[in-house]
Amino acid sequence: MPMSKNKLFLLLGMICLEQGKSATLSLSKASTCGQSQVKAQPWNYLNGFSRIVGGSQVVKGSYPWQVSLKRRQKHICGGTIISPQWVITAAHCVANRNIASSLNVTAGKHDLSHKEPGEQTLTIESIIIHPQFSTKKPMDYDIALLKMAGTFHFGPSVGPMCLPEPGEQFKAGLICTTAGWGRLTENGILPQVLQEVNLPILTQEECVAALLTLNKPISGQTFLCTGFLDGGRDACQGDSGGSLMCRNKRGTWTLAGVTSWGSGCGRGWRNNVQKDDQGSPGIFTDLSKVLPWIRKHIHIGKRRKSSRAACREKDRVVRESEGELHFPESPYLYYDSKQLCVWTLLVPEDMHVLLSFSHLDAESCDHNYLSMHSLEDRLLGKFCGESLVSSVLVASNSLRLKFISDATDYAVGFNLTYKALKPNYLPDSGCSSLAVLFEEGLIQSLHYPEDYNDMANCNWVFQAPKHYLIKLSFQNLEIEESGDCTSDYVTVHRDVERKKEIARLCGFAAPAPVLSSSGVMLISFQSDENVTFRGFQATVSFIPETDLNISRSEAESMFLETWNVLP
Ligand code: 4AZ
Repeated sequence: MPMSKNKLFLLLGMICLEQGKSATLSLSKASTCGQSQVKAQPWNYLNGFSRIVGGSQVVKGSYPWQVSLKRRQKHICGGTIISPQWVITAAHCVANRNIASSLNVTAGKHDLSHKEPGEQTLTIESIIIHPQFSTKKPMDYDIALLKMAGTFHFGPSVGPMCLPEPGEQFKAGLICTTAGWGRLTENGILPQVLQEVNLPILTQEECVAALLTLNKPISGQTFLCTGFLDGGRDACQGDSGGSLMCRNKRGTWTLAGVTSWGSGCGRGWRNNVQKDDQGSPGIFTDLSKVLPWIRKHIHIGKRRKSSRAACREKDRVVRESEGELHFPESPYLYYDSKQLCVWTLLVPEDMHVLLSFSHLDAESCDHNYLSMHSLEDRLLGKFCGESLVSSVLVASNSLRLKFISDATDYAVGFNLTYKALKPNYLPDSGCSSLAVLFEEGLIQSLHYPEDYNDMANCNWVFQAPKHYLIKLSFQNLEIEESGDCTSDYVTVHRDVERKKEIARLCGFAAPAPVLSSSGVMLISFQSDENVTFRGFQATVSFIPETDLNISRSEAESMFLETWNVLP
């Protein structure tokens, strides 16, 4: 069968990210959050004093949610109050300090040099670090929740910040503010008085491009970048854990990000390639990417059962070229148990579909999930857990989405946007957190034949027509060698849930072809933060079962046992 007539489905993305279960409680939006007694200052280029980096001293009381996280009375990081008992900070501030007892949190502070009227200090009852934070890759999922041993009393100088609503995005170009007691210049002095600086949010493309110009390029799932190509304004050491604050239309301050990282402070990144002292944007953990995880842990008033949402979309056919789908309809509701919602997306013929998740929270892959199907009802991917799948590119003009919840769990649901796109993807498009559906079967690691980057995460899913097997043939494979292929590697699974691995490959010899007899093949390429090589290039083809002269069950046992042999 000619390849172009087949539907060769190639999905990339994190599929079925199952997280720990816990009952989800409402985070009702406190009407008093994000309120400051101090009128916001107009954005002023002419501030005489250059602080935070390139900012200025805060008017006392401007940011009542700002706290100082102290170890043995010494300021180490910032943090943000979100409820009387909970503070958000960066995971790297608390990751190596399992003795919560040596830390405390002071709210209502302006000048660290002396005790101030109205300040409140609490010790910490427990620290919850995001489960996907890793000290090996500390700039991703850099967020932690601190449960206070006691409660802050809210008043003019201490109060909570608002969390974004599910689906609320802070657009590139928006000017937001960060504050902290961090260094005033790189390697410079630590101020006593709280500083602030206004920073524009960059586009994801600007952010990714800037981070790829670093000698050790970095990538991640949760970045929100700010700053100026030529530097000058930035957060710096000691500001970590603090907030990137944006004001919504009503003037309420909302937590858009948590101060995390940057290469130096205020350096800019315009000429990085020629420089030793390379700069980067200011990197914040994007709150919208971790909101379901926060919601899961914070109890601000239990929700009533009556406010759970039932599904009204039993089979809605959507014919627009772009739009938004969400369930439940209101961001304040949780979905109810035993729900099945179905949407059929039909974009113009010859167009493909890009889905972008702004949030997804379905408790477990077994019971609550969003699944994606062809119109013939073949499963293309299953999305679950609380992690963000960022985006899925599907090389078809039709698609069915199902949201399923079982009898036991309920959670906040999902929100996604979709857009019809012309199909002109690169074979390595599986390397930018997209899920792709291809009609041609060439795939390769990012930048091939140049070296791949550190911390790469590329995923493709192929689905063959009925009675066809899938064959993966490597033209080339040059991947860091490690005994059991745990540093950099290609894995091949015969299911989208990654339960059945059929090959794990690394080293410097093109391996024998890999065959999947299930009609599904999920190929993943992962690299760690160490050395990189050229990577791989491979073709994927469909083979009629009959051509092989072996039955499906024979092929299955053969490739489960010997995993990658084909004549
Ligand atoms: C830090 O170490 C830190 N330039 C925070 C932000 C930035 C750099 C370092 C951004 O806390």
